[in-house]
Amino acid sequence: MTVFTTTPPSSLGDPGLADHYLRLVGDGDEYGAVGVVTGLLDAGVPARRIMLDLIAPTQNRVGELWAADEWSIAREHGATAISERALAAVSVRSTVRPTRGRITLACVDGEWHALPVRMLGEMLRLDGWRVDFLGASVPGPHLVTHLHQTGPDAVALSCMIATRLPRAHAAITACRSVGVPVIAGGRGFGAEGRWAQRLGADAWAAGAEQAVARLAHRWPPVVGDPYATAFMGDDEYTYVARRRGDLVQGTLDRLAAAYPPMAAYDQRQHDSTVEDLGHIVDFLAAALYVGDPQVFTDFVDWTARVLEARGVPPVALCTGLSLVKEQLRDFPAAKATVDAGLARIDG
Ligand code: B12
Repeated sequence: MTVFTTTPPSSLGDPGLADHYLRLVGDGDEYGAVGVVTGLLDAGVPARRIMLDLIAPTQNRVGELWAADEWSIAREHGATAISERALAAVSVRSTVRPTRGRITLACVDGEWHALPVRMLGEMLRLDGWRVDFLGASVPGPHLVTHLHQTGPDAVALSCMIATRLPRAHAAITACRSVGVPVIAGGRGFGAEGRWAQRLGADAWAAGAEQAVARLAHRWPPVVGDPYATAFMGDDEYTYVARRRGDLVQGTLDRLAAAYPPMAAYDQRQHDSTVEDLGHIVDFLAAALYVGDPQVFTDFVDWTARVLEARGVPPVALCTGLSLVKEQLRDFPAAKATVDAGLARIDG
């Protein structure tokens, strides 16, 4: 039982607030969570601080709890829905008349993490931008149609998962080819946004605060030749991306013999394995696309941790990677990338 059942929190520095708020979102207590954020607003805490210092870190903790298999997917979904509600409650109480330009916010095609970029949108709105928030998974052609209709000063493009980098590249090129500069963000673009730059983005920012600062100064940048970085993805990428289904099925067909515990898998474990193999191929394709094995090795580090938390030993991942590699006979870069991944696994 925390002190907040009797006294509502009035400062972000209140001891126990982070745990209390996490408990509310984890227990599905929507009214409790909204009450906390509106109580903080009433106490004079700025909206941007509530977003960045309470809602965002809570979501990060939700991600850690899911990765550690302490929270189910359902619990994560419920918590995220409440975070969206809390974010909306803060936003609705903080209106700012637009004084700057207009900006379009979108997630890359196939990217479903809408909350991080929504938070960015609210921060930009508070800074005086007129924001068009298009939400999750926006197909490139529709994004361009929107740009023609609205003529924004920038597109803020979010990619939280590196498998979407090829689509991010298509979107960046399309926006720049109609003269609209792109600021990229989200963990999918890698540490320090290294892949954003490679894909031709005009700018990158680590988070909402940095993006607000970047857009307030030195914007718009001069948009250079949009096609200078337009062609990536060689034969190896094309093969892996086009043969995704065959590579997954080919690995699955061999897996039971190579990894005997699989014979006892129930349907749920079998389905998770198919999903994991799909991730292996998708991250491999993305690594080949940007020409950087780190896309794949980062994925292997992460997936090894997630699997371990679910009782799947490293040898299972090694076996899966080796079987994918066996099918890449004539593709040296793809094989080397898988080898780099294998080298990351202990045991
Ligand atoms: C909620 C959630 C989901 C929800 C999203 C719902 C929604 N409405 O957003 C759902 C269930 C859809 C989901 C799905 C998946 N998820 Co998820 N998800 C999360 C979680 C727990 C929280 C995301 C969030 O809201 N973060 C809070 C924000 C505020 O975080 P932030 O990154 O600090 O945000 C800042 C920056 O990213 C930046 N930023 C973001 N976009 C942009 C854009 C621009 C232009 C700029 C400048 C800046 C910027 O600014 C933000 C504000 O400061 C994260 C964990 C985490 N740590 O983020 C995992 C996480 C991102 N998911 C992950 C995974 C693996 C997946 C799935 C593959 C799971 C699966 N097996 O299907 C799918 C992929 C779906 C897809 N194709 O997009 C992994 C990614 C790991 C990796 N290897 O990259 C994470 C890290 C979980 C983990 N701990 O492992 N997920």
